Amino acid sequence: MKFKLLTAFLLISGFVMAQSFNIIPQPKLVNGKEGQFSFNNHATIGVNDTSLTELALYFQKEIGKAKGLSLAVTDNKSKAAIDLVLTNTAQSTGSYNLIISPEHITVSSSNKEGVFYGLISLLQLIKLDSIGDNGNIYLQACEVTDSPRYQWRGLMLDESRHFFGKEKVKQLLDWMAYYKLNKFHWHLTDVQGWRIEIKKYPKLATIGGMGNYSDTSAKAKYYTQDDIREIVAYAANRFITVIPEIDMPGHATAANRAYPEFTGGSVANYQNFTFNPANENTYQYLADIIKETNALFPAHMIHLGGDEVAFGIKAWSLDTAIAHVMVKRNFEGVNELERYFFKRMADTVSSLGSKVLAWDEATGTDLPADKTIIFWWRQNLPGQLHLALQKKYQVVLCPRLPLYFDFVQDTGHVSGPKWNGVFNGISSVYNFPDTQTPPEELNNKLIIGLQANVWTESIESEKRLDFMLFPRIAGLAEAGWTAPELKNEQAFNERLKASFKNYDNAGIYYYNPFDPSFHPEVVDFAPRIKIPKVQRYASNRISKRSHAKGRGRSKKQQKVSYASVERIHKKRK
Ligand code: TNX
Repeated sequence: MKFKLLTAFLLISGFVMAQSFNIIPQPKLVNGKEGQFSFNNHATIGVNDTSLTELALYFQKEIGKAKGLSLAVTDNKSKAAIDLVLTNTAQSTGSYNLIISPEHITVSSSNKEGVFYGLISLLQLIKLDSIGDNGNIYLQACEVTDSPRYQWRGLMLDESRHFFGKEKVKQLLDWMAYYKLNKFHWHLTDVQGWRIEIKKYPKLATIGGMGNYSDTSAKAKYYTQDDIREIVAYAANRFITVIPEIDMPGHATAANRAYPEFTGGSVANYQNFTFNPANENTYQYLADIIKETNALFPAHMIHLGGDEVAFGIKAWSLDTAIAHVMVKRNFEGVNELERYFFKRMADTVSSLGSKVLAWDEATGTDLPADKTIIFWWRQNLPGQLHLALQKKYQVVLCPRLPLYFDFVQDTGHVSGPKWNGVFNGISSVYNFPDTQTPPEELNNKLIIGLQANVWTESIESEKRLDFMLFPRIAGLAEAGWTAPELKNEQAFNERLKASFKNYDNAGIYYYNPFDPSFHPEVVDFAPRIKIPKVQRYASNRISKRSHAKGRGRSKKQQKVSYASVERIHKKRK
């Protein structure tokens, strides 16, 4: 008996000592208190408002998965061990209080997001505890007061280059929720594949969906509209907003494969890279696509891309019809036409009551500041960020360095891009944006948050996707949530190391920066030796084949040179 008591005592005290309030991202305030709260299968979860029942059920399920407990959800508040409380005192979105006392746990906030995040913090504490001999879980008493630094804590997944599918996306959304990330930017269209069903233009999915970065003849893979609704609802349950990206006028190769009548033409290495700005029907076609897309995403935000049009825009100068439009509208150069195109499509999005999101190229287009969010990605062009802020756009920071998760994350890794030898280790992710953004910009309220982008040219397998995401996603979470004065990399690393257990339990193949050989790099393709950018972004065997079959521009059309625009201009004068 004595022995048993002693073991129980040692178990509990050992547990208390090991307890370090391991929550990622680090909350604003965590105060340790005397005593522990213990609970087992008989504990119940109560809600003070029926709108919280769904959250209680989510928590119940997660505890079940993590610890095999099946806690009952009850509306009999007074008897519940864990109370979820919606309060009347206004708090900012996502803020919460979590109180663990020896008698009781309370998670409260004035908004549902806040209660959800309080539950996530509690779940993290529970996950790292082991169950005692008596089947009890012990939590050290504490008080947590928390609120996020940024309202936009995003992750982008490119499913055009490689398609991962519903189950993987759901798993990703689970982890996003676990790290309090709240915006899922879904890159659904690009050169290699169109991944969203559009009822009015079915070939976008069935033909445009064929192929991927590593196999241009792979069978069509895409999300049906039902799939999309399912994912959007799944994300909403986790307080994650889903934003689709329909990239235009560039990166349109897959769409042009399906409907070649809307292609903006080809130049060497950039087959059918853009939509055709001279064809009035193109605008209607894209407006139809936008309309169907908009109806699927309740967030009313559409990312229109707008990046790297320069790669394919040269083809516009080779087309007489395009040249005529330029003259008619008195455009000096193709860039003006690009801006015209983008503005027109942005207006279409606005007319549907939705916000336009775009890569930083769009900073040069005069889009209305209150209806536009700019994604600053070109870290080598800080002027773009500066200009965007000057023009009063809200900005999401997602610079290639350090927030592109397709980039290599350690010196020893061989697959994935670097920028002049610089790679994106978790430390640089963690320390962003504080160490590399000028203070006047850092403190600008127009910066609404951060986002990491997972481009997938070099990522085909789920295993490699995990390897590229974990644990950088944890660094991203803390960079997006935790107040700068509370960030402490060493303390973060300790919490991170301890939390690897959760990755192990979930079967995640993560990179361990503290022990690089723990999980060797997963390489889906043989490392590419200096492949020119043009080939990486735009080459596509399918489009080349269809081009050869005569579906592309004719030789004669291609001969119309840059000079044609000037010639027509001159004639007019
Ligand atoms: C640039 S970011 C791109 C993507 C590529 C990525 C590779 C952006 C707006 N365009 O198309 O996949 O680099 O790192």
